[in-house]
Amino acid sequence: MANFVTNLFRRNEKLTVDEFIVKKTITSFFFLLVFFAACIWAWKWVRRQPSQNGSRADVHAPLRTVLNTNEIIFSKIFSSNHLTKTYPASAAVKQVRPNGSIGMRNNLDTAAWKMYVIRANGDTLALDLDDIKKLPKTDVTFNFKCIEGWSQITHWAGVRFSDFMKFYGLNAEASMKYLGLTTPDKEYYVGIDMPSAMHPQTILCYELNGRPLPLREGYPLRLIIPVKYGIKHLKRIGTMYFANNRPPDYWAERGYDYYSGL
Ligand SMILES: Nc1nc2c(c(=O)[nH]1)N[C@H]1C(S)=C(S)[C@@H](COP(=O)(O)O)O[C@H]1N2
Ligand SMILES: [Mo]
Repeated sequence: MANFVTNLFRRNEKLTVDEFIVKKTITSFFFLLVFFAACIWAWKWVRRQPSQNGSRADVHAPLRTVLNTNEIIFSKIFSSNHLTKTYPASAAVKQVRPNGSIGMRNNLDTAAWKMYVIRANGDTLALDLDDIKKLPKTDVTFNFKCIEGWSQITHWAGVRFSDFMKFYGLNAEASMKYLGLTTPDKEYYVGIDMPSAMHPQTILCYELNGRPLPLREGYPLRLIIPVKYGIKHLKRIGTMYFANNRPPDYWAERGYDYYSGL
């Protein structure tokens, strides 16, 4: 056998068709093995790299670099003219599946609730639900997607985030790069690039299926941002702030994509 193989690769005179096929097959398998070995080596190399922020929960730095590069590409082609596909309100599911309750496990004093908006100059606006509801109301029915792999068509209503920014004169804030949101207890927090926040379908939402948001869906006010995966739709907004550097983001710190765009 070994002799036969060495012969195949040493002999210079013409090989028979069968011999030629055997020789080709052996060569192909050899390169396949080299390829597999290279893949395993690359995988082990990636696994050895620390994460960018040193956190054990975060992904390895080379993977984060790929995610960030994707973000640069996708934010370049992102346009506020491009709208997420919408559906008639009648297409929305009646039984909405709530998911994720981080930052919502403490009791909420609904009467005392306020949304604190920290302005660029450090001043803070304290707004109640009526301050939000007096702005023009808009609604959106879209396919809500969670990174866990499920989705559901849901119908939400509230105030367009860009209308809110204009109404409260938050122009300097809107020209900053990021919006940061946290729950009142600061347990859940997200950072959102400003173009996505200012997208016409992004709303500060206080209604689900024409009724006040249920507690588990983020009463009294949550973010609905159809251009992003579910992780960014923070429920029970407590504080809003603005920054030119990425605000901390709960799931990004645990290895998920910061941008999480759709
Ligand atoms: N405060 C808070 N908001 C949250 C979460 C959470 O755990 N806490 N989970 C997020 C995730 S992963 C998803 S998929 C959506 C689910 O929204 P729903 O409960 O209205 O279906 O909420 C998002 N907002
Ligand atoms: Mo999710």
